[in-house]
Amino acid sequence: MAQGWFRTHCARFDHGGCGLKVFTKNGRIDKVVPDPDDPFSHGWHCRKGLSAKERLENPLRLTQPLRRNGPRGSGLWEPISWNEALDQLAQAFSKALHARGPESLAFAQGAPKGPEFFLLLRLANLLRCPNVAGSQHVCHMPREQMALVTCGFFPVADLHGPSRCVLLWGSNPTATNEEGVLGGHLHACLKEGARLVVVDPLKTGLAEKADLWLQIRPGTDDLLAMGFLHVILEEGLYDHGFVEQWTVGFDDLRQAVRPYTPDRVAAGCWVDKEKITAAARLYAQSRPACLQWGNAVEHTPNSADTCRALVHLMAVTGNLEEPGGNVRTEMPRLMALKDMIALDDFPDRPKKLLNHHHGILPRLISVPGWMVVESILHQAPYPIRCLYVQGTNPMLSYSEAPSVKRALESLDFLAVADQVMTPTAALADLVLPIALPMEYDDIGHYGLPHGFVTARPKIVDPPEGCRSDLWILNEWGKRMGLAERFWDGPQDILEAILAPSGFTYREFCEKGVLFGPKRFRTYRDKGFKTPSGKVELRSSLLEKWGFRALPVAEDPLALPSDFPLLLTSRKPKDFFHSAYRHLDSLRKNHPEPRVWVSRETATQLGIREGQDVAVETAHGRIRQRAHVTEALRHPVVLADYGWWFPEKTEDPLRGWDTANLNMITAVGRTDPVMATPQVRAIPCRIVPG
Ligand SMILES: Nc1nc2c(c(=O)[nH]1)N[C@H]1C(S)=C(S)[C@@H](COP(=O)(O)OP(=O)(O)OC[C@H]3O[C@@H](n4cnc5c(=O)[nH]c(N)nc54)[C@H](O)[C@@H]3O)O[C@H]1N2
Ligand SMILES: Nc1nc2c(c(=O)[nH]1)N[C@H]1C(S)=C(S)[C@@H](COP(=O)(O)OP(=O)(O)OC[C@H]3O[C@@H](n4cnc5c(=O)[nH]c(N)nc54)[C@H](O)[C@@H]3O)O[C@H]1N2
Ligand SMILES: [Mo]
Repeated sequence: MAQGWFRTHCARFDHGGCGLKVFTKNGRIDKVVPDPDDPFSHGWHCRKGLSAKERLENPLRLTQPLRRNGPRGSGLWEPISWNEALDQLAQAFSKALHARGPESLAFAQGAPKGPEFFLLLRLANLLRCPNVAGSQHVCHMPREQMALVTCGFFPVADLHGPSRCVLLWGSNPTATNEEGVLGGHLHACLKEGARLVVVDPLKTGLAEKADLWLQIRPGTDDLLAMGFLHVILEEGLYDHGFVEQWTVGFDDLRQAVRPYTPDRVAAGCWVDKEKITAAARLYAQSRPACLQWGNAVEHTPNSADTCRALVHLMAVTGNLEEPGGNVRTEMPRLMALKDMIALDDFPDRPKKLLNHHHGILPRLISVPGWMVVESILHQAPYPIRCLYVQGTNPMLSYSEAPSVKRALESLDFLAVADQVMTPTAALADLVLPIALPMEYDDIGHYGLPHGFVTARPKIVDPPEGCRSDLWILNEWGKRMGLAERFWDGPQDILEAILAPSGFTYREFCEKGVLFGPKRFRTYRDKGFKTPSGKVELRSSLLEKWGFRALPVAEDPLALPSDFPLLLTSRKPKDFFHSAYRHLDSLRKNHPEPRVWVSRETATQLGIREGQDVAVETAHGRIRQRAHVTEALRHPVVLADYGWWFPEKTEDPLRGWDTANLNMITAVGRTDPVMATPQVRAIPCRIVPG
């Protein structure tokens, strides 16, 4: 490969996708620097994005397919060829398919990295298998789906417009670079003079900068959102013209929010009522204002109504589709997602989904991971016996990790495609070593509602034994007797995706980013894409499907005396969920799992900075290192999520259960619409020593 500089984009080390410049020497990466000329990120970047060389050349990387050669989870493997690996994969799935039907198969992926998630869905749909497990029920779908039923589009904070106020709700974009919204965009917007309101139990860097910081009790976002609506509607601060012309159900909403008085909300959320009122007024009276919401609002069993109340806030303040408000993004012209996933080949899919069996929203494209775990364990409504895992580490990321382990152990066949031997891969029958971004041609952000796609060209060769997900799925599809529905090679997939844009893959790489058209206030011509053509504050769709037509918030329960602290978490700044703890340049900033406790909690319990402690909930116990902080208030504690220890190679499961936050979460009660378990706001205690 030639020596020189190449331009590419980061491949979702978080959600960002920042522009990078890569220098290669002798066919290897020499250095990676941010690209100041990138039209999307303008030089914004993070440490993770710059660690590519270390990731590609890491000694812990898997470089050949491995077949289990001992009891499950024993760490005994036999290297095999790709031909043997694909044969085993195709045979195991075909055997179950013919013996027990497509419902006995399942696939799993976490946060999508590129088109591979949609190719996985394609394979499943062509096999008429409804089980593609995902994390969407705790990641984006509550926000996306509740927005779709309410206003017909996913409203993205427009930090590029003339925003006068940003309401940052359970979101920390300087660390997580949420979906098309980079921390850099937020900084620029604040520099232009926008006011900032932050709703977060933790004093983040952004909370420190905020005009108003509402240090909310974790898990009470539904109550606070209803409180904001109460203030805005009772004080007449809503956009009267918009509400009258473009909404239905306003009077019902007014009734629904009336009981959520500032006194009641203040008591439940642990925020002063004056602050609640001031924040609601500031948001409603600054025009335009945008609401940037984060993952925290969709981590309780009331996730749907929490998200819906936040969409109502954007709507009644007249900020939907306004420049500088919350806008509708449009993708550039590319292959329609429904064609990529071959949706029309599986018309009875909605009825076959476990989602249907559990009576949740009939529109989700993936199955909440815990439902697949339950089906494996209880063989109901049908037994799942074969699982293919791509780009997810359920042993760390699914709630109730002990159940996940039991389920994976009981399968007839488990195959895992990953870059290192994760605790999930360690339980597999077959482990497939993947090629990483920069080692194959790829398209970033395809299929996601961000309004753009990024070029991620191949820059260096992968290790000889590694293959991209696109290659694996395409070859596997052909071996499942579906040759006419797959492509000659991965390059043809990319060209097919890009064909409607008129660009070839090479031309796309020259451009770097393709943006969709930016349009505002389109509803004035076409109405909103809801049954009534208006914003449905009272949702006819949810009502039709048997759910509540209006949002309801719950008052939090008192903390039990045996678990007097309240546990929450956030995404790790230096890692992506459970991944990348094997990269020294990242690990050195964050060498071990930490649980943050307030000074008051520490004093009460006699905890010192840096002391190892146990964090216990009703579901179990883990150990992390205590960090005493002024950034939290008693009795809130914030534990690290996603921890296992890739360096513990003497343990086949790599210390998967000692510090893993999901050892102490449980599925239990879930949101009736979205199937979200209680991920944050869990009663806990801390035991020193
Ligand atoms: N560095 C990094 N970036 C990532 C990821 C990663 O793993 N690492 N993951 C990506 C993915 S898949 C996602 S979904 C996004 C998520 O990114 P974000 O939406 O930013 O979500 P989190 O970091 O989980 O939490 C955001 C904030 O919520 C606060 N918080 C905790 N509990 C509560 C609560 O009950 N209420 C409120 N209002 N706030 C609360 C936390 O203190 C934190 O500051 O990040 C993406 N980007
Ligand atoms: N307690 C708790 N649980 C949570 C959350 C939380 O905040 N708290 N957050 C939830 C959220 S928002 C999400 S999105 C999920 C995420 O859940 P997961 O997606 O399961 O999380 P990751 O740890 O990122 O797992 C991804 C795996 O894919 C591998 N990988 C990376 N790139 C590729 C690739 O290109 N191909 C393949 N085949 N593998 C690749 C990585 O090495 C890693 O092992 O977790 C959810 N679980
Ligand atoms: Mo996520």
